[in-house]
Amino acid sequence: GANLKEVLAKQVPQEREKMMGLKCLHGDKKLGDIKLSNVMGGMRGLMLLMCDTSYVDPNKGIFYRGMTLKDVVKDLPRVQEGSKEGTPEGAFWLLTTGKMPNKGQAEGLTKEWNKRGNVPRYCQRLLDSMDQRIHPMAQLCAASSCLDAESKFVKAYRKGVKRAKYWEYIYEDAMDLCAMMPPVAAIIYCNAFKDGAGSRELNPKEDWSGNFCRMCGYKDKNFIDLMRLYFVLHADHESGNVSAHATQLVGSALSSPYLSFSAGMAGLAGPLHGLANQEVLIWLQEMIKEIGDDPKDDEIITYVNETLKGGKVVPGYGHAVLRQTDPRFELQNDFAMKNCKDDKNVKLVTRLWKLIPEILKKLGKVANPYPNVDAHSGVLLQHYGLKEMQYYTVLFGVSRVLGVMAQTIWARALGAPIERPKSFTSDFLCKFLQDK
Ligand code: NMX
Ligand code: MLT
Repeated sequence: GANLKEVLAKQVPQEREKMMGLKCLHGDKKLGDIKLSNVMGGMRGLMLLMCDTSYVDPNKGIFYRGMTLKDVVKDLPRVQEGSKEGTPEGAFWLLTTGKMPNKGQAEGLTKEWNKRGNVPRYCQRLLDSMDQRIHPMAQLCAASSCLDAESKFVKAYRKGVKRAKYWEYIYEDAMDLCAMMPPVAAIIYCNAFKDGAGSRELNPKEDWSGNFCRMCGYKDKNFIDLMRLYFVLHADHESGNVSAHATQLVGSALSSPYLSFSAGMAGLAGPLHGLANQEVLIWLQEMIKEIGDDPKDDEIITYVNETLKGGKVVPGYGHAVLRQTDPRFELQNDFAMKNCKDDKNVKLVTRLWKLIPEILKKLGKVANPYPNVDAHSGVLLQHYGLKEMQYYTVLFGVSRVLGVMAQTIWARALGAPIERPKSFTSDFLCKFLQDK
């Protein structure tokens, strides 16, 4: 069958035509009004970006190319012998082409990434030189930005390649970056927590997730399945979230995919975004230290209220777009119910799901009092022995590379221009609005 690039090469002209038609026919039409509160409120609620890889419905959650995540998880081809979960490679195929891959297509991508995934020596040396004080996310940013030296797009651009062909080189970089992500992340893990032990070689017989787990020293088949699921679930969340938007913004300046991804990871490293999965675990452990691992409801409620009184957010709860429990939380919970329902931390997370929304609702200001993706992932990782929570956001990043690279390929294929919103001084706005 055709490989991914050939499939995309057929789609690109059609999509370009569609975009041209949209612009010609409707370019002058309004999509809405902008209020000052939108501008001062993090641009929430404005229809400002176009993204075809995925869409977040406030109540139903994320759709990958029109499919609910539940269906994606159900329908993705199972590639490795005995695996119960579909591969993230399959999810990448879906996000880029819009079609669910067959087994051969998903397997083909695994093979291709195994060929492309060798991490250059200079990048390994950079990671090996990292001081223990450097957070794993800062290491991930450093590694992905140094890999810019590999960029085929940068070389082609220097030679004056035509704009219509940009995407072909961006595609090559995106594929190489996706392929290198598991070994890069495994090196960060082993350096930080295993004194640098562990293999750095990809095994062509294993898939993306299997190689990653083995390189980090994990062999349990259920854990590899958990990571397959995890990498599928965290891959994409439309293009306005901080990591995706940062990647797109930087990519719009025609910086290489390596540099744009590094910018995205810098955003993912914030506690209101991806670092929340680390924060949830720290918060849970502090709670357990204070009130034990089988607390009464009242004790939990008091503990949550103390967090709020301290001026802190409850990590893992709330969302900028979602207004219901995140389906990514529910799918992780389904996995937990099948594989480790008696785990004490898992039980606690399920109880918090019932208690915390009622507390947050009482504040009267929280737009979404329900759990998001980060409220669950940590306890599952703890269950399988991956206890180093400073590392959890790197796992989110390994997954997010898939969505943001699918978006980047299409942004360049469709010639998305450099992003440059206009800003105004507050004095100008005061005067402008007074005169209205
Ligand atoms: N705990 C306490 N207060 C909250 C929470 C929460 N979990 N969520 C929102 N609020 C507060 C928020 O701080 C704001 O207060 P104030 O007006 O005093 O500044 C108020 O409620 C209104 O905020 P929202 O409009 O509900 O939320 P917003 O869209 O601004 O922010 C988050 C969304 C996700 C940043 C916010 O809900 C939050 O900080 N949650 C905790 C951190 C977290 O779990 N982040 C992970 C998100 C998913 N991800 O992986 O990226
Ligand atoms: C994400 O997955 O990016 C988060 O849920 C944050 C968001 O969508 O804003």
